[in-house]
Amino acid sequence: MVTKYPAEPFRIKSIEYVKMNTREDREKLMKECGYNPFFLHSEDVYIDLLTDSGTTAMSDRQWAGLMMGDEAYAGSRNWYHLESIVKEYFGFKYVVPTHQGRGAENILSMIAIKPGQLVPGNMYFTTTRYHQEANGGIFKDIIIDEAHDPVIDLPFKGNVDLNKLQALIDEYGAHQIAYVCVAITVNLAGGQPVSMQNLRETYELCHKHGIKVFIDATRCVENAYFIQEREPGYANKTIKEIVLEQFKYSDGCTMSGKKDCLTNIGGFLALNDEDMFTEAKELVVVFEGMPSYGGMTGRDMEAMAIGITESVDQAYIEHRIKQIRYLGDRLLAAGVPIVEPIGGHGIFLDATRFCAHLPQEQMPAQALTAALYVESGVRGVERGIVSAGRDVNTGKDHIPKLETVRLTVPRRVYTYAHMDVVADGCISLYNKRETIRGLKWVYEPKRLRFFTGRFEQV
Ligand code: PLI
Repeated sequence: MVTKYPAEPFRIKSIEYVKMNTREDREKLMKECGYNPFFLHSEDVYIDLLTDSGTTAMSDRQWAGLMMGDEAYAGSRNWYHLESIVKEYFGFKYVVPTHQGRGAENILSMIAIKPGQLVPGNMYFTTTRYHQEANGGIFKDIIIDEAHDPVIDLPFKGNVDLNKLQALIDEYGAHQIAYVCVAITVNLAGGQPVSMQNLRETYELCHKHGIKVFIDATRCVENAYFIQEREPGYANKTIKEIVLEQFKYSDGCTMSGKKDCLTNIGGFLALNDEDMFTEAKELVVVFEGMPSYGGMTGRDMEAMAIGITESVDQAYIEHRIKQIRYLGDRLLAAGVPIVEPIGGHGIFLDATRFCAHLPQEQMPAQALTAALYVESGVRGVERGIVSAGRDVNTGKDHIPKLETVRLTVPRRVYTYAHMDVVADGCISLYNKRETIRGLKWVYEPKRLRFFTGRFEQV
Protein backbone atom coordinates (compact mmCIF):
# COMPACT_ATOMS: atom_id res chain seq x y z
CA MET A 1 0.00 0.00 0.00
CA VAL A 2 1.35 3.43 -0.87
CA THR A 3 0.92 5.83 2.06
CA LYS A 4 1.81 9.50 1.94
CA TYR A 5 3.65 9.51 5.27
CA PRO A 6 4.05 5.89 6.47
CA ALA A 7 4.54 5.28 10.19
CA GLU A 8 7.89 4.03 11.43
CA PRO A 9 8.37 0.42 10.23
CA PHE A 10 10.10 -0.47 13.51
CA ARG A 11 9.42 -0.30 17.22
CA ILE A 12 11.84 1.25 19.68
CA LYS A 13 13.84 -1.11 21.88
CA SER A 14 16.46 1.18 23.37
CA ILE A 15 16.34 4.95 23.82
CA GLU A 16 18.70 7.84 24.46
CA TYR A 17 17.38 10.89 26.30
CA VAL A 18 17.87 14.33 24.78
CA LYS A 19 17.42 17.62 26.57
CA MET A 20 16.37 21.10 25.57
CA ASN A 21 18.45 23.91 27.05
CA THR A 22 17.37 27.55 27.23
CA ARG A 23 17.61 30.16 24.54
CA GLU A 24 20.11 32.10 26.71
CA ASP A 25 22.29 28.96 26.94
CA ARG A 26 22.19 28.51 23.20
CA GLU A 27 23.04 32.16 22.45
CA LYS A 28 26.08 31.90 24.72
CA LEU A 29 27.16 28.51 23.33
CA MET A 30 26.87 29.63 19.70
CA LYS A 31 29.05 32.69 20.36
CA GLU A 32 31.60 30.55 22.23
CA CYS A 33 31.86 28.08 19.37
CA GLY A 34 32.55 30.84 16.83
CA TYR A 35 29.15 30.44 15.11
CA ASN A 36 30.25 27.02 13.86
CA PRO A 37 27.85 24.31 15.08
CA PHE A 38 30.53 21.65 14.44
CA PHE A 39 32.02 22.84 17.76
CA LEU A 40 28.85 22.29 19.81
CA HIS A 41 28.84 19.44 22.29
CA SER A 42 26.21 17.05 21.02
CA GLU A 43 24.62 17.06 24.48
CA ASP A 44 23.74 20.72 23.92
CA VAL A 45 21.76 19.83 20.79
CA TYR A 46 18.07 18.89 21.01
CA ILE A 47 17.60 17.53 17.47
CA ASP A 48 20.81 16.86 15.60
CA LEU A 49 20.49 17.26 11.84
CA LEU A 50 24.17 18.06 11.26
CA THR A 51 24.60 14.96 9.16
CA ASP A 52 23.21 11.58 8.21
CA SER A 53 26.76 10.23 8.32
CA GLY A 54 27.49 7.67 11.01
CA THR A 55 24.41 8.80 12.94
CA THR A 56 22.24 5.78 12.08
CA ALA A 57 20.45 3.78 14.78
CA MET A 58 21.50 0.17 14.33
CA SER A 59 18.97 -2.66 14.44
CA ASP A 60 18.81 -5.45 17.03
CA ARG A 61 20.29 -7.77 14.39
CA GLN A 62 23.24 -5.44 13.88
CA TRP A 63 23.85 -5.12 17.64
CA ALA A 64 23.76 -8.91 17.86
CA GLY A 65 26.23 -8.99 14.96
CA LEU A 66 28.68 -6.89 16.98
CA MET A 67 29.03 -9.81 19.37
CA MET A 68 30.12 -11.94 16.43
CA GLY A 69 33.14 -9.72 15.80
CA ASP A 70 36.30 -11.66 14.95
CA GLU A 71 39.07 -9.21 15.83
CA ALA A 72 41.92 -11.11 14.20
CA TYR A 73 44.53 -8.85 12.59
CA ALA A 74 44.22 -10.74 9.33
CA GLY A 75 41.51 -12.87 7.76
CA SER A 76 38.61 -11.98 10.08
CA ARG A 77 35.49 -13.99 9.25
CA ASN A 78 33.47 -10.75 9.29
CA TRP A 79 35.58 -9.49 6.40
CA TYR A 80 34.66 -12.52 4.29
CA HIS A 81 31.02 -11.97 5.19
CA LEU A 82 31.17 -8.28 4.26
CA GLU A 83 33.09 -8.99 1.06
CA SER A 84 30.50 -11.53 -0.09
CA ILE A 85 27.61 -9.16 0.69
CA VAL A 86 29.23 -6.27 -1.21
CA LYS A 87 29.82 -8.54 -4.21
CA GLU A 88 26.22 -9.75 -4.10
CA TYR A 89 24.55 -6.34 -3.65
CA PHE A 90 26.91 -4.16 -5.71
CA GLY A 91 28.07 -6.66 -8.32
CA PHE A 92 31.80 -5.86 -8.39
CA LYS A 93 34.61 -8.43 -8.55
CA TYR A 94 36.94 -6.87 -5.97
CA VAL A 95 36.43 -5.05 -2.67
CA VAL A 96 38.92 -3.05 -0.61
CA PRO A 97 37.71 -2.08 2.89
CA THR A 98 38.42 1.42 4.26
CA HIS A 99 37.73 3.21 7.53
CA GLN A 100 35.13 5.43 5.83
CA GLY A 101 34.30 6.92 2.43
CA ARG A 102 37.17 9.39 2.20
CA GLY A 103 39.65 6.55 2.74
CA ALA A 104 38.29 4.96 -0.46
CA GLU A 105 38.37 8.36 -2.23
CA ASN A 106 42.01 8.80 -1.26
CA ILE A 107 43.02 5.42 -2.67
CA LEU A 108 40.98 5.78 -5.87
CA SER A 109 42.40 9.28 -6.48
CA MET A 110 45.96 8.02 -5.95
CA ILE A 111 45.65 5.11 -8.37
CA ALA A 112 43.47 6.66 -11.06
CA ILE A 113 44.56 10.31 -11.44
CA LYS A 114 47.71 11.57 -13.17
CA PRO A 115 48.62 15.19 -12.29
CA GLY A 116 46.87 17.63 -14.62
CA GLN A 117 44.06 15.24 -15.57
CA LEU A 118 40.42 16.25 -15.31
CA VAL A 119 37.90 14.52 -13.06
CA PRO A 120 34.41 15.41 -14.29
CA GLY A 121 31.63 14.87 -11.75
CA ASN A 122 27.96 15.70 -11.17
CA MET A 123 28.64 18.51 -8.68
CA TYR A 124 31.52 18.60 -6.25
CA PHE A 125 31.54 17.01 -2.83
CA THR A 126 33.95 18.40 -0.22
CA THR A 127 36.11 15.36 0.61
CA THR A 128 35.84 13.88 -2.89
CA ARG A 129 37.15 17.01 -4.59
CA TYR A 130 39.80 17.44 -1.89
CA HIS A 131 41.35 14.05 -2.67
CA GLN A 132 41.07 14.57 -6.42
CA GLU A 133 42.88 17.91 -6.17
CA ALA A 134 45.44 16.63 -3.66
CA ASN A 135 46.44 14.09 -6.34
CA GLY A 136 46.79 16.70 -9.08
CA GLY A 137 43.31 16.27 -10.56
CA ILE A 138 41.13 19.13 -11.79
CA PHE A 139 37.45 18.81 -10.89
CA LYS A 140 34.97 19.76 -13.65
CA ASP A 141 31.28 20.12 -12.87
CA ILE A 142 29.13 18.28 -15.46
CA ILE A 143 25.80 18.23 -13.63
CA ILE A 144 22.77 19.61 -15.52
CA ASP A 145 22.40 23.40 -15.06
CA GLU A 146 19.02 23.00 -13.35
CA ALA A 147 20.72 21.35 -10.36
CA HIS A 148 22.17 24.74 -9.40
CA ASP A 149 18.72 26.32 -9.30
CA PRO A 150 16.80 25.73 -6.06
CA VAL A 151 13.32 26.13 -7.51
CA ILE A 152 13.34 24.05 -10.70
CA ASP A 153 11.42 20.83 -10.07
CA LEU A 154 12.76 17.84 -12.02
CA PRO A 155 12.49 14.13 -11.19
CA PHE A 156 16.21 13.50 -11.74
CA LYS A 157 17.91 16.78 -10.94
CA GLY A 158 21.24 15.06 -10.24
CA ASN A 159 21.73 13.89 -13.83
CA VAL A 160 24.98 14.26 -15.72
CA ASP A 161 24.75 16.70 -18.66
CA LEU A 162 26.07 14.53 -21.50
CA ASN A 163 26.73 17.59 -23.65
CA LYS A 164 29.02 19.03 -20.99
CA LEU A 165 30.85 15.72 -20.78
CA GLN A 166 31.14 15.48 -24.58
CA ALA A 167 32.46 19.06 -24.73
CA LEU A 168 35.23 18.18 -22.23
CA ILE A 169 36.18 15.10 -24.28
CA ASP A 170 36.27 17.23 -27.47
CA GLU A 171 38.29 20.02 -25.89
CA TYR A 172 40.85 18.05 -23.86
CA GLY A 173 40.81 14.55 -25.38
CA ALA A 174 39.75 11.37 -23.58
CA HIS A 175 43.33 10.68 -22.40
CA GLN A 176 43.17 13.87 -20.30
CA ILE A 177 40.18 12.56 -18.32
CA ALA A 178 41.17 10.40 -15.34
CA TYR A 179 37.67 9.01 -14.88
CA VAL A 180 34.13 10.31 -14.49
CA CYS A 181 32.72 10.37 -10.96
CA VAL A 182 28.93 10.02 -10.74
CA ALA A 183 27.37 10.56 -7.33
CA ILE A 184 24.03 8.87 -6.61
CA THR A 185 22.28 10.82 -5.08
CA VAL A 186 23.93 14.26 -5.34
CA ASN A 187 24.51 15.48 -1.81
CA LEU A 188 25.07 19.20 -2.28
CA ALA A 189 22.35 19.57 -4.93
CA GLY A 190 19.86 18.60 -2.21
CA GLY A 191 20.06 14.82 -2.32
CA GLN A 192 18.85 14.82 -5.94
CA PRO A 193 18.76 11.48 -7.78
CA VAL A 194 20.25 10.32 -11.08
CA SER A 195 18.08 8.25 -13.43
CA MET A 196 19.04 4.79 -14.62
CA GLN A 197 18.84 6.05 -18.19
CA ASN A 198 21.36 8.79 -17.41
CA LEU A 199 23.69 6.32 -15.69
CA ARG A 200 23.48 4.06 -18.75
CA GLU A 201 24.08 6.88 -21.24
CA THR A 202 26.97 8.31 -19.25
CA TYR A 203 28.60 4.89 -19.13
CA GLU A 204 28.07 4.30 -22.85
CA LEU A 205 29.59 7.67 -23.78
CA CYS A 206 32.58 7.11 -21.50
CA HIS A 207 33.22 3.61 -22.76
CA LYS A 208 33.11 4.71 -26.36
CA HIS A 209 36.11 6.87 -25.44
CA GLY A 210 37.84 4.42 -23.10
CA ILE A 211 37.07 6.49 -19.98
CA LYS A 212 36.25 4.72 -16.72
CA VAL A 213 33.22 5.61 -14.58
CA PHE A 214 33.31 5.43 -10.79
CA ILE A 215 30.13 5.89 -8.81
CA ASP A 216 30.03 7.63 -5.45
CA ALA A 217 27.69 5.05 -3.94
CA THR A 218 27.22 6.81 -0.61
CA ARG A 219 23.42 7.17 -0.96
CA CYS A 220 22.79 4.59 -3.69
CA VAL A 221 19.78 3.02 -1.91
CA GLU A 222 18.03 6.39 -1.71
CA ASN A 223 18.77 6.87 -5.41
CA ALA A 224 17.27 3.45 -6.15
CA TYR A 225 14.06 4.43 -4.33
CA PHE A 226 13.64 7.50 -6.55
CA ILE A 227 14.20 5.36 -9.66
CA GLN A 228 11.54 2.92 -8.47
CA GLU A 229 9.16 5.79 -7.73
CA ARG A 230 9.76 7.91 -10.84
CA GLU A 231 11.40 6.11 -13.75
CA PRO A 232 9.23 4.21 -16.25
CA GLY A 233 9.82 0.46 -16.08
CA TYR A 234 11.07 0.31 -12.48
CA ALA A 235 7.89 0.42 -10.36
CA ASN A 236 7.78 -3.37 -10.02
CA LYS A 237 11.48 -3.98 -9.48
CA THR A 238 12.84 -4.44 -5.97
CA ILE A 239 15.23 -1.94 -4.41
CA LYS A 240 17.87 -4.68 -4.35
CA GLU A 241 17.51 -5.22 -8.11
CA ILE A 242 17.68 -1.49 -8.83
CA VAL A 243 20.73 -0.96 -6.60
CA LEU A 244 22.54 -3.75 -8.44
CA GLU A 245 21.57 -2.47 -11.87
CA GLN A 246 22.91 1.02 -11.08
CA PHE A 247 26.42 -0.36 -10.69
CA LYS A 248 26.31 -2.22 -14.00
CA TYR A 249 26.94 1.17 -15.56
CA SER A 250 30.29 1.72 -13.86
CA ASP A 251 33.77 0.31 -13.36
CA GLY A 252 33.72 0.63 -9.61
CA CYS A 253 32.54 2.69 -6.68
CA THR A 254 33.59 4.40 -3.49
CA MET A 255 31.28 3.93 -0.53
CA SER A 256 30.83 5.72 2.76
CA GLY A 257 29.26 2.94 4.81
CA LYS A 258 28.19 5.58 7.34
CA LYS A 259 25.13 6.47 5.26
CA ASP A 260 23.25 3.88 3.22
CA CYS A 261 25.03 0.86 4.76
CA LEU A 262 23.31 1.79 8.05
CA THR A 263 26.45 1.78 10.19
CA ASN A 264 28.33 4.24 12.37
CA ILE A 265 31.72 3.78 10.67
CA GLY A 266 33.20 2.05 7.63
CA GLY A 267 33.53 2.21 3.86
CA PHE A 268 34.98 0.49 0.83
CA LEU A 269 36.30 0.80 -2.68
CA ALA A 270 34.91 -1.78 -5.09
CA LEU A 271 36.08 -2.36 -8.65
CA ASN A 272 36.41 -4.80 -11.54
CA ASP A 273 39.92 -4.08 -12.85
CA GLU A 274 42.46 -6.54 -11.45
CA ASP A 275 45.49 -4.27 -11.83
CA MET A 276 43.74 -1.41 -10.05
CA PHE A 277 42.70 -3.82 -7.30
CA THR A 278 46.32 -4.93 -6.83
CA GLU A 279 47.46 -1.32 -6.51
CA ALA A 280 44.61 -0.43 -4.18
CA LYS A 281 45.56 -3.32 -1.90
CA GLU A 282 49.14 -2.04 -1.77
CA LEU A 283 47.91 1.40 -0.71
CA VAL A 284 45.29 0.24 1.76
CA VAL A 285 47.99 -1.24 3.99
CA VAL A 286 49.74 2.15 4.06
CA PHE A 287 46.73 4.31 4.87
CA GLU A 288 44.00 2.14 6.36
CA GLY A 289 45.09 -1.32 7.50
CA MET A 290 45.21 -4.87 6.21
CA PRO A 291 43.11 -5.62 3.09
CA SER A 292 40.94 -7.72 5.39
CA TYR A 293 39.87 -4.83 7.64
CA GLY A 294 40.94 -1.47 6.17
CA GLY A 295 40.51 0.47 9.41
CA MET A 296 37.33 -1.25 10.57
CA THR A 297 37.03 -3.61 13.50
CA GLY A 298 35.63 -7.10 12.87
CA ARG A 299 32.40 -6.09 14.62
CA ASP A 300 32.05 -2.96 12.44
CA MET A 301 32.35 -5.13 9.34
CA GLU A 302 29.66 -7.49 10.63
CA ALA A 303 27.31 -4.57 11.38
CA MET A 304 27.91 -3.24 7.88
CA ALA A 305 27.26 -6.57 6.19
CA ILE A 306 23.93 -6.84 8.03
CA GLY A 307 23.17 -3.13 7.45
CA ILE A 308 23.50 -3.54 3.68
CA THR A 309 20.92 -6.32 3.67
CA GLU A 310 18.51 -4.19 5.75
CA SER A 311 19.00 -1.06 3.66
CA VAL A 312 17.21 -2.49 0.61
CA ASP A 313 14.06 -3.29 2.59
CA GLN A 314 11.11 -1.55 0.90
CA ALA A 315 9.40 -0.45 4.14
CA TYR A 316 12.64 1.00 5.53
CA ILE A 317 13.54 3.11 2.51
CA GLU A 318 10.00 4.27 1.83
CA HIS A 319 9.60 5.51 5.40
CA ARG A 320 12.97 7.25 5.25
CA ILE A 321 12.28 9.18 2.06
CA LYS A 322 8.73 10.07 3.06
CA GLN A 323 9.61 11.19 6.58
CA ILE A 324 11.94 13.75 5.02
CA ARG A 325 9.23 14.69 2.53
CA TYR A 326 6.88 15.30 5.48
CA LEU A 327 9.28 17.86 6.93
CA GLY A 328 9.74 19.51 3.54
CA ASP A 329 6.00 19.62 2.85
CA ARG A 330 5.39 21.34 6.17
CA LEU A 331 8.00 23.99 5.37
CA LEU A 332 6.66 24.54 1.85
CA ALA A 333 3.13 24.92 3.20
CA ALA A 334 4.39 27.72 5.48
CA GLY A 335 6.22 29.45 2.62
CA VAL A 336 9.74 28.67 3.91
CA PRO A 337 12.11 28.57 0.89
CA ILE A 338 13.76 25.18 0.40
CA VAL A 339 15.50 23.37 -2.46
CA GLU A 340 12.96 21.57 -4.61
CA PRO A 341 12.13 18.85 -5.31
CA ILE A 342 12.67 17.37 -1.84
CA GLY A 343 15.64 15.01 -2.04
CA GLY A 344 16.87 11.90 -0.34
CA HIS A 345 18.69 12.63 2.89
CA GLY A 346 17.51 15.96 4.15
CA ILE A 347 15.84 19.29 3.59
CA PHE A 348 17.97 22.12 2.27
CA LEU A 349 16.83 25.58 3.40
CA ASP A 350 17.52 28.10 0.63
CA ALA A 351 19.52 30.69 2.56
CA THR A 352 19.65 33.04 -0.44
CA ARG A 353 15.90 33.59 -0.21
CA PHE A 354 15.59 32.99 3.56
CA CYS A 355 18.21 35.66 4.32
CA ALA A 356 17.61 37.92 1.31
CA HIS A 357 18.98 40.83 3.38
CA LEU A 358 22.49 39.26 3.58
CA PRO A 359 25.05 39.34 0.73
CA GLN A 360 26.80 36.02 0.02
CA GLU A 361 30.13 37.31 1.41
CA GLN A 362 28.43 37.53 4.82
CA MET A 363 27.87 33.77 4.62
CA PRO A 364 24.06 33.68 4.92
CA ALA A 365 23.84 29.88 5.21
CA GLN A 366 26.38 29.81 8.05
CA ALA A 367 24.51 32.66 9.77
CA LEU A 368 21.19 30.86 9.30
CA THR A 369 22.59 27.60 10.68
CA ALA A 370 23.73 29.43 13.82
CA ALA A 371 20.43 31.29 14.17
CA LEU A 372 18.38 28.11 13.80
CA TYR A 373 20.27 26.48 16.66
CA VAL A 374 19.64 29.50 18.89
CA GLU A 375 15.97 29.58 17.92
CA SER A 376 15.17 25.89 18.30
CA GLY A 377 18.05 23.73 19.54
CA VAL A 378 18.19 22.12 16.08
CA ARG A 379 21.66 21.70 14.56
CA GLY A 380 21.92 21.82 10.77
CA VAL A 381 24.98 22.34 8.60
CA GLU A 382 26.13 25.03 6.18
CA ARG A 383 26.29 23.91 2.56
CA GLY A 384 27.14 27.14 0.77
CA ILE A 385 30.11 29.45 0.28
CA VAL A 386 31.91 28.24 3.42
CA SER A 387 31.72 24.54 2.43
CA ALA A 388 32.69 25.37 -1.17
CA GLY A 389 36.19 26.53 -0.07
CA ARG A 390 38.77 28.24 -2.26
CA ASP A 391 40.07 27.50 -5.75
CA VAL A 392 43.42 25.70 -5.34
CA ASN A 393 45.03 27.74 -8.13
CA THR A 394 43.65 31.26 -7.73
CA GLY A 395 43.06 31.14 -3.97
CA LYS A 396 39.70 32.85 -4.54
CA ASP A 397 36.48 31.69 -2.91
CA HIS A 398 34.40 29.28 -4.96
CA ILE A 399 31.02 31.01 -5.35
CA PRO A 400 28.35 28.27 -5.35
CA LYS A 401 24.95 29.11 -6.80
CA LEU A 402 23.33 27.11 -4.02
CA GLU A 403 23.65 28.74 -0.59
CA THR A 404 21.88 26.29 1.69
CA VAL A 405 21.48 24.98 5.21
CA ARG A 406 21.14 21.21 5.16
CA LEU A 407 18.83 19.65 7.73
CA THR A 408 20.08 16.10 7.38
CA VAL A 409 17.91 13.38 8.83
CA PRO A 410 19.73 10.45 10.51
CA ARG A 411 18.40 7.01 9.61
CA ARG A 412 15.91 5.33 11.98
CA VAL A 413 16.59 7.89 14.76
CA TYR A 414 13.82 10.50 14.83
CA THR A 415 10.02 10.38 14.61
CA TYR A 416 7.49 12.55 12.79
CA ALA A 417 6.99 14.47 16.06
CA HIS A 418 10.65 15.48 15.92
CA MET A 419 10.12 16.64 12.34
CA ASP A 420 7.30 18.87 13.63
CA VAL A 421 9.66 20.46 16.16
CA VAL A 422 12.15 21.16 13.38
CA ALA A 423 9.46 22.60 11.11
CA ASP A 424 8.10 24.84 13.89
CA GLY A 425 11.61 26.15 14.62
CA CYS A 426 12.29 26.96 10.97
CA ILE A 427 8.91 28.64 10.53
CA SER A 428 9.22 30.83 13.62
CA LEU A 429 12.72 31.91 12.55
CA TYR A 430 11.49 32.62 9.03
CA ASN A 431 8.88 34.95 10.47
CA LYS A 432 11.64 37.12 11.99
CA ARG A 433 14.33 36.44 9.40
CA GLU A 434 15.54 40.08 9.22
CA THR A 435 17.03 39.65 12.72
CA ILE A 436 19.63 37.15 11.41
CA ARG A 437 23.05 38.84 11.32
CA GLY A 438 25.79 38.15 8.78
CA LEU A 439 29.19 36.67 9.68
CA LYS A 440 32.88 37.25 8.94
CA TRP A 441 35.86 34.94 9.33
CA VAL A 442 37.91 34.94 12.54
CA TYR A 443 39.90 31.79 11.66
CA GLU A 444 39.83 30.21 8.21
CA PRO A 445 41.52 26.78 7.98
CA LYS A 446 43.41 25.95 4.78
CA ARG A 447 41.70 22.59 4.27
CA LEU A 448 37.98 21.67 4.43
CA ARG A 449 37.44 24.97 6.22
CA PHE A 450 33.80 24.41 7.17
CA PHE A 451 34.68 21.74 9.75
CA THR A 452 36.89 23.88 11.99
CA GLY A 453 36.49 27.52 10.90
CA ARG A 454 35.44 30.25 13.36
CA PHE A 455 33.34 33.36 12.75
CA GLU A 456 31.94 36.45 14.43
CA GLN A 457 28.89 38.56 13.70
CA VAL A 458 29.31 41.50 11.34
O1 PLI B 1 32.41 10.86 5.60
P1 PLI B 1 33.02 9.75 4.79
O2 PLI B 1 34.48 9.85 4.71
O3 PLI B 1 32.58 8.40 5.20
O4 PLI B 1 32.42 9.89 3.30
C1 PLI B 1 32.76 10.94 2.45
C2 PLI B 1 31.63 11.26 1.53
C3 PLI B 1 31.75 10.94 0.20
N1 PLI B 1 30.75 11.22 -0.68
C4 PLI B 1 29.59 11.80 -0.29
C5 PLI B 1 28.54 12.07 -1.30
C6 PLI B 1 29.42 12.13 1.03
O5 PLI B 1 28.26 12.68 1.41
C7 PLI B 1 30.46 11.89 1.99
C8 PLI B 1 30.35 12.29 3.33
N2 PLI B 1 29.37 13.08 3.73
C9 PLI B 1 29.21 13.68 4.89
C10 PLI B 1 30.13 13.52 6.04
C11 PLI B 1 28.04 14.52 5.03
O6 PLI B 1 27.78 15.05 6.12
O7 PLI B 1 27.33 14.67 4.02
